[in-house]
Amino acid sequence: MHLKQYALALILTTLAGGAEVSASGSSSVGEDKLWYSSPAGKWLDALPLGNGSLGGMVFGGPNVERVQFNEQTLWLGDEIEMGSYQPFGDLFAGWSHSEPTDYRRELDLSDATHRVVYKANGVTYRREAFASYPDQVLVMRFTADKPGSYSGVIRLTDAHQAKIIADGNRLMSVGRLSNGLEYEAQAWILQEGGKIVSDNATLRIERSDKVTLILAAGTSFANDPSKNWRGDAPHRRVTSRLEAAAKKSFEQLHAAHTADYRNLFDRVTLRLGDGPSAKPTNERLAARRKGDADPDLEALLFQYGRYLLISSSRPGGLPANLQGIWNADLKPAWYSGYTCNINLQMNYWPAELTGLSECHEPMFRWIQNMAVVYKRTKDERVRTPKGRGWSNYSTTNPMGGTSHWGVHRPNSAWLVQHMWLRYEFTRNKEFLRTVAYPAIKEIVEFWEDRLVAGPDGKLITPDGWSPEHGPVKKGDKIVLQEGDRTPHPGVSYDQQIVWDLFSNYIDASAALGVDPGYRAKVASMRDRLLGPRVGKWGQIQEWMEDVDDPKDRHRHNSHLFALHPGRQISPLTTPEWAAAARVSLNARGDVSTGWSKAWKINLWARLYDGNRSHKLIGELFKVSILDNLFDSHPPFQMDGNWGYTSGVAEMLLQSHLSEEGVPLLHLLPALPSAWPDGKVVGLRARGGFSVDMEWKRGKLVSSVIRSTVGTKCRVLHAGKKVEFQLTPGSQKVFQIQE
Ligand code: FUC
Repeated sequence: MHLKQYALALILTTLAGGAEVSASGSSSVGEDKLWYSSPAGKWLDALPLGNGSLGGMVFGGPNVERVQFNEQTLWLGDEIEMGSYQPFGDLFAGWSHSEPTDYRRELDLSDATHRVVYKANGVTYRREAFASYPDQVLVMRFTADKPGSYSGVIRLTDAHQAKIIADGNRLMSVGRLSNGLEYEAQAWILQEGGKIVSDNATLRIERSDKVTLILAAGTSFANDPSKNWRGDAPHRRVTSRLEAAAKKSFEQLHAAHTADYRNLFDRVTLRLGDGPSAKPTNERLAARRKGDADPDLEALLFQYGRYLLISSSRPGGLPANLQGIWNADLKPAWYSGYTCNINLQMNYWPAELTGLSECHEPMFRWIQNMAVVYKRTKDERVRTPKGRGWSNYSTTNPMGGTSHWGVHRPNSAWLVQHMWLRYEFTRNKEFLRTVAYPAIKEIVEFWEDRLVAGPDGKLITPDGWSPEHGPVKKGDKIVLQEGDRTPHPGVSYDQQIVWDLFSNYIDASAALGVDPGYRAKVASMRDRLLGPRVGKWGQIQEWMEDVDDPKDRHRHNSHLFALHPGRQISPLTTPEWAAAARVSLNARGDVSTGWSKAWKINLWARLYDGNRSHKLIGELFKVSILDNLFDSHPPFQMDGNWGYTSGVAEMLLQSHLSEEGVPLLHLLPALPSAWPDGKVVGLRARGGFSVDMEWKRGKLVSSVIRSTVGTKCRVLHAGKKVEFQLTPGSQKVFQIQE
């Protein structure tokens, strides 16, 4: 890959630590709103609210508001059996007024608030809703510009037919799933003016000026295998949350919610076009599907991914599942679970890159829990005879229960890669020492005990398979077969993930200055691993044998893990393998499932081919982004939203390569011609950096690089490299002159 050269005079100015420029931009940059001129007709038109555990899909119906809600621990199944993620219930508010005009509903990503406005019988009605992390409730307020305008009925329903109880101005649903999990939801209704009457498990509102609904929900789930996943009944917790929130004003609740949310969301802003659009989001999407340019919509989808991660993954909760936290189905696709051969990992690709490291924590806690669960099982499919380390099944629930469909033994190595990423981006030594290092080391031991000698003495994994299509031996031939899981030695997916694991371990032990002897042993094992191989038609081989079919369009890109999210293949460090990866990607093609295309945006970005990444963005919009901007496999799957956000970040900034331990920050490595002008603020880079960049006519014009921990840094742009040392809190400002 010939890196374009042009004269580049970097004028560097170093500002003292105190001159920190605010890393957060203004959220009105591109007016981050999804908006529509009609209410949601179906669930996949509704808009999501979430606080990391309580989620709601808001329909915005003027005469009947429906909020279908979830609480992320409401799972069937247990530590052995998969079960499935369950819907909780619905909150309905039915009003009696005439047909609306001037209707608009919107989700404002700048304050994570859903709003509806419309006119009816000469009155202007407004509605605001949000899900608060600090107060752990979902709040919706109804107001009007004429007193006494609200008369109607508030209803709570339960997806599992639990009895609904009306008690004063409170509606409650209390139930128990077939696996013994207890659950409870309570809706508190506050009205100003008029009156409220309890009426056969509903609440009737008569001529009120304002109505506020506050919803809390919980279960007896404990995110702790030592407690066998069970804690207290939810009643006390749900009641105290609700009553505490009811004592606050709507303004106080909203202010606390907004402050908490903006502390995360405002860390990164992105502008790709010339600003807000006058068209509703669904109309913009229809035009984009036809191929019309809309860089602001592409920036909006980037920020939507960050919004969805903040809304579905917060410290103390469970990781975002296949649908984030939103699910209306009693039998959701793939259980709405954690599939660990791409999907769960993709959910978290944007976490460190886009300043949402806190949202990564539920995944780390889950990995630690899985280590406990899988180390106490006798299942030799996920253990070794020596009993060191563990791996897990391909599809699991929050407790480690599985569909038993298949085991991907490198999965746990891929999962702990995320712990290493948290350290790389934050340089948090305490996290590395207490959480990441022990978790990574025991998986290294798992593979030290499992690797076997392969051809020419190379170390290979003995019994893998390449997600999710074989190969199988038919006679003396090897053929590819969807879903085949016949154990097979030396599969590229296995080899590349183990190489990554060993590399992360080596860097982690060096960063901590521990276990030099074992580090040397692991380095020697890594060097003996069977590495990526270039096959007969110039491709990266998916298996040890050169059996790849050039017409194979499988959705998984498992044999390109080393290009992304791994770091073994790169045009800069291994140009031959990178060229072969390009051949493989071209052969796989651009048409596939939503998450597969999202992965390819990242893969092409790692090959520095921004226009090809942007072509994949077009393919994603064409068939895999729904009117509410959810990703579709099909069916709806949220991993593609997060793979997309990660892909856009990788097109703008990469930092996975380092030289003698110094991170290499590659600015605008894959800028497409479709984004000639733009500005990004606050993207994160390995080494504890945050980076702003502005470009015009496709060329970088300025950049600010801030160091949180004060380290050396190398910056690469357009083939030119500069190195400098920063002190904690200081920054470098680049003005680029051609
Ligand atoms: C893997 C993928 C499927 C789907 C499922 C949730 O099995 O191969 O396409 O995304 O996970």
